[in-house]
Amino acid sequence: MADAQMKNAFFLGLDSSTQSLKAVLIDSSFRVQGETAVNFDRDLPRFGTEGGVHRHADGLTVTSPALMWVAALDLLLDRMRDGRWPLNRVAAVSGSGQQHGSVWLVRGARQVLNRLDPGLPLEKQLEGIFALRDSPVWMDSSTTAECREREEKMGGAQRVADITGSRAYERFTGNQIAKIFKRQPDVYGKTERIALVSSFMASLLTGDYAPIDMSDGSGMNLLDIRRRAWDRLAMDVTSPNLAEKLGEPSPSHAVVGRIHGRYAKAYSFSPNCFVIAFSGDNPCSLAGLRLQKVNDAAISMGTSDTMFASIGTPRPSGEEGHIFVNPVDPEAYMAMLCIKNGSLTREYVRDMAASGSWDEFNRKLESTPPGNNGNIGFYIREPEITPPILKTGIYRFDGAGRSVEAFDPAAETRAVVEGQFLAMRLHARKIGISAEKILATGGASSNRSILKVMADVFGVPVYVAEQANSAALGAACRAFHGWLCAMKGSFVPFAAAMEGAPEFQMAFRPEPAAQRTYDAMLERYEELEKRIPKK
Ligand code: ADP
Ligand code: XUL
Repeated sequence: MADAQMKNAFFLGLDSSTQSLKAVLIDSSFRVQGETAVNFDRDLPRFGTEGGVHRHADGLTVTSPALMWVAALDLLLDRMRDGRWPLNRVAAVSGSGQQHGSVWLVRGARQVLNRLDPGLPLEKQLEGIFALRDSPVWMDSSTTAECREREEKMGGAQRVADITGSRAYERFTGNQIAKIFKRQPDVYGKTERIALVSSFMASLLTGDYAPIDMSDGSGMNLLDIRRRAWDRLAMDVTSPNLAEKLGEPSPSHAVVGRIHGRYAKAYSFSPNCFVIAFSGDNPCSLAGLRLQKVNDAAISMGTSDTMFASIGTPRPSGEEGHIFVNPVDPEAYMAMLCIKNGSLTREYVRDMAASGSWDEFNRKLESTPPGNNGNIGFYIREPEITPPILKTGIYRFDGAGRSVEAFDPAAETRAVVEGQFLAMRLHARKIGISAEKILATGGASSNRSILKVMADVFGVPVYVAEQANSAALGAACRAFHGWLCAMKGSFVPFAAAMEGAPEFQMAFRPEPAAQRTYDAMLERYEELEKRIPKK
C-alpha cells in the first residue's frame, strides 16, 4: 500500500531558524519541487528584529518574539498557496527549529490551539497564548550562575555531561528554565507548557501540544540521553513540576498528529496529512546530509557554525562539545560542537574589510596565501561557545606571535575564515570527530572561496549538497521517513528509506602544500587561544 501511495506523494520540510522560516517540498524520489522562505527582519519588520533576534542591553540576553514565528508560518503558507504548491498531495510534514530556544505557553493555550479558525490569521488567534512574549534563544548567554548551580547540585560538569550529553551550557533550555523560575516566578507559575522552537512549530500545525523529540530534547541538559527520558535529578535541580510542563519526549520519527483542519480548509492540505515530530536544526541537517559514520562529518555555516557527525557510543566530555540522541537512528547518537561567531562575524569582517560585498571579500581572501603569512585572528563579536569565551573582543597576532591592532583588509578576510576552521578542527578532535570527508551546508556554504579554505585547513575533501539548506531538506526527508515507518507499522532504517537520493558533489580536494601549512598552524593556534582573556 505504502508503495502505491508513495508515488504520488509529496513531503514538506519547514525550518524555523534564527533568521528565517524556510520550506522545502520534495517528491518521493527526493527531488526538490519547491522552495520558499520568510526572512524575519525583511518580511516582518514590525517585530523589530536584527538577524531574527533582539539583543538586550546586558550584552548577554538574546530573545525573539514568539509571535513572530507564528506570523511567519501564515506568511510562508500564503506563499506556498500563491505559488500553487500541490499541498493537497503532501502526505507528511516535519520540521526543524533553531535548537535550545523555549516557548512558554499559558494555561488554556491548548484549547486555543485546538480551536484554530481557518478564516483568521494565526497571529490574531494566538497573541494571548504566551506566558513570556520574548523567547530566550540559543544566542543567549545570560545563565552562567544557573549553569554553575545546577552542575554543583548534580555532582559536577562531567556528571551532567555523562547524563545529559553536555556539561551545563548557558543556552541549554534547562538552565534557561532555572533562570525564569528564579527571576520571573509569576511567568513560571502561569506556564502550562514549555515547548522548544521545534515542538512549538509542530504544535501550530497539529493544533495541540506536540511533544519534544529526543534529539532536540538532548539540547536541554535535562534528558538522560541513554535512557531517553527526562532525568529526575536534572529536573529536580531546575524547577518544581517541570515534567508536566514539558510533556513526555517522543522518538524523532514518531507521528505526533494529523494536520489541523484549519490548514486543510485554508490551504487545501489533506486532513490525513501526518505531522512527524519536529527536531533541532542540526539534527535535521544530519538527516538531510545522511551522515552515518563518525568519519563523515558535516560543517554547517548558518547563523552559527556547527560541526557534527553520527556516532555509535557516546563519550560525553565535561569540558566541551555535545552528544545528542541521533534523529534518524533510535540506537545511535550524534556528536556536535557549536561556534557562535559564525555568519554574522564573517559579515562583520566583510563589511569592515570588503565594502559589504561577498565578491570583494572572496577576491581579498583569494589574494592571500594559505597560512596568511602567519597572521592569526580571533573574532569574538558575541560571547563564544567553543571555546568558551564570554568576554567579547578581537585579538590579532602576527607571524611572530606579537599582538597587533589590525591586519590589512585582505589578511583580515583570511584571518576570520581560517580562525573559524582552525577552532573547529582543534575542538572537533577533542570530542572524537576526526573527519575524513566533510559535507558543507548552510547559507555560507554557497561561497566557494570559503569552501576551499575549509578543504585545506582540514586536509580532507569537501562535498556540497545541491540544496544548501540541509535543515529544511532534512526535515522533509524525516517527514518521508516518519511516514514510511507509520505506513509499514515498524521502524525502517533511515539509510534504506533514503535509497536513491542524489549523491553529493565534491567541491574541493585539499592542496598538499596548504595542508602542511595548516598542520603546523594548528599548534600555534592552540597556544594563542590560551592567551585570549576568557571572562
Ligand atoms: P540560519 O539557518 O541560521 O538562519 P542560513 O543557513 O540561512 O542561517 O545562513 C544565513 C547566512 O548565510 C547569512 O547570515 C549570510 O552571512 C550567509 N551567506 C549567504 N550567502 C553567503 C555568501 N555568498 N558567502 C558567505 N556567507 C553567505
Ligand atoms: C546548536 C546551536 C545552534 C542553533 C541555531 O547547539 O546552538 O546551532 O541550533 O542554529
